[in-house]
Amino acid sequence: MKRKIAALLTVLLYSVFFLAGCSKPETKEEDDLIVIGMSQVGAESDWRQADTASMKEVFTEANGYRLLFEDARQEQENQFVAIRRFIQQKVDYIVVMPITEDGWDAVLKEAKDAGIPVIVVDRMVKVKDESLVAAHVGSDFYAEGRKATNWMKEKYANAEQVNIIHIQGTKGSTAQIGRTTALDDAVKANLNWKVIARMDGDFTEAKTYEVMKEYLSNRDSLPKIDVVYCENDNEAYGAIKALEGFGYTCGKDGVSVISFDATYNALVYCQKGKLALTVECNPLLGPLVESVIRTMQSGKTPEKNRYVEETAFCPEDITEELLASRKY
Ligand code: GZL
Repeated sequence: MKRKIAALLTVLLYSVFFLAGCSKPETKEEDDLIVIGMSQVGAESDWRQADTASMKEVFTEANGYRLLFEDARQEQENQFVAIRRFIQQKVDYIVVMPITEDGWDAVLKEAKDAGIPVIVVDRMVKVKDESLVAAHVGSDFYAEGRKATNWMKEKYANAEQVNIIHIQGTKGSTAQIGRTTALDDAVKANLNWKVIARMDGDFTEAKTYEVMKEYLSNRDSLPKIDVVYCENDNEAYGAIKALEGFGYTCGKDGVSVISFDATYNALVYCQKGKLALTVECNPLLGPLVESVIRTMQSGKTPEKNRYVEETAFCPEDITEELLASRKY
């Protein structure tokens, strides 16, 4: 009788556990995944979407990662909330594409105190304690700006006066600061260059179209426009739409619209002659970020700053082969 009761109890206990859905303990493999907490700026531009795609292509479970991806929708406060959540989740690494440079000391100190390395990607953060950032991967935005102003210097070598409209990117972002400083330095060095208007395009087509339309509405009282210096491609699309709406011609014999990023659509605008120059800013940063993480996983110290190689394109550079070869 006792044996029967024991057998019955065993069956009962097993059923209880089975019905309670007690899953098997996590498989070893899940425990082996490197957990990445990633805070992305938003989805404001073609460049940003290519950057996000590059990260999601690299940080997959097949490659040994669990990616916790958060889109900050262009709000720094959302990045702080996401980073604090990553800390609570005890991720292995925090990867942040900071919207602007200031305000990061406190939240990055919390990550450091939790023993979680922070990798800054694309734009930079300005912090008092350099050790809060394990590594930075991105672009040299001042050098990008110099490529544009060097092109302007050549194009307008014999011009008496060069009137420039300057459309800035998200104020306080490293990309805006670097590209703006390069233009300001070139204007100081070329006394016949004049910035006739400076507007905030926030790296978007819509905002740029709005501010340019407003400015151009007084067309009859405006000075000649030689150059529109847009701090990314999407701003250039908005500027060109506004200029053409007011009867301006963009291109070799008209207004020189310049942009940064050199995403696919910008190369097509260039090929059509509407964009005079687009300076490349490489968004495919996923592989570089992964190499930093692999370096740290092996116990080594990564390079503090890694910049990607970049070039620039004019209409005569654009071939069908080039367009076919572009990954973004
Ligand atoms: C540059 C990046 C900028 C791009 C814009 O690395 O931070 O932000 O130039 C994007 O297109 O919005």
